[in-house]
Amino acid sequence: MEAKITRAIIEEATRDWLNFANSDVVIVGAGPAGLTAGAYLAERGYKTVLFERKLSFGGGIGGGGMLFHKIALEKDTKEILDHFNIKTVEKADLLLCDSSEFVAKLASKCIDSGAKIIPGVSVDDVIFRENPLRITGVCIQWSAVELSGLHVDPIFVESKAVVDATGHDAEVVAVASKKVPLNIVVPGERSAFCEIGETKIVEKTGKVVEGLYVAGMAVASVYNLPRMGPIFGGMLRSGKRVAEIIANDLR
Ligand code: 48F
Repeated sequence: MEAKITRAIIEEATRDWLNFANSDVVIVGAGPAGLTAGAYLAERGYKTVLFERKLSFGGGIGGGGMLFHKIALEKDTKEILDHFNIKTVEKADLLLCDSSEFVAKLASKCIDSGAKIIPGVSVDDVIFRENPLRITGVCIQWSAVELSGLHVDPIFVESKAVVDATGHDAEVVAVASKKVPLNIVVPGERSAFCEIGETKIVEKTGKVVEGLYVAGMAVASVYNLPRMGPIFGGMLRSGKRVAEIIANDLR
């Protein structure tokens, strides 16, 4: 029986890995921006895999606002919230919802649409090609190996598009800016300014260089835009927008 369990797990996991070793889209980070992008891309039929460093998904959602289990959204995100079947109440011209429902329903739609979320895997570098310069995939490592400090070489996943949805540190664009001749620096985000932060993040969401895209709070870090705290409409709109841009580019 024990060997049967082992074989079944390894065979099924390997089947998935063999399938997404060549993906249409790799999304790095399963926070609100990554999950939203994953759902909209997989719905369009793109082979989409999300690598998430932690064993849980949702990124900054779970903690709500300073551990109060509610998050706020602007009313103009109602259409996206309805798409994910997320319930809200209206308050002070905002929409409020439970952080647990928000995480669960974003992830559930993403998975049901056909995207694979792989937990416990970190992206530590990109693959690139020159003439023309482009990003063609990512280097991945078990997060446990990363945490242990063991010297273990990563493996690779090729993709037509890589999305940096890693949040405040824009880890993928940051590493690419140092190791690929992109001619960009990642300045980091500014202090909070909710009214303009969300709009600017959505505006700047998109392609950084051929093959590499940025969404969510990583956009603030790449373009030195203000942070917002526990208001998440911009993350949904940014995730949806990056999916639309990639779908257009891959067509
Ligand atoms: O941080 P996170 O939630 O990013 P987001 O989707 O949303 C930001 C909001 O949560 C909030 C906010 C809204 O106003 O300010 O902070 O832009 O999710 C990012 C996810 O990426 C994972 C990380 O564990 C988190 O779950 N992650 C970060 N770096 C890596 C990574 C990496 N190198 N490899 C894999 N996963």
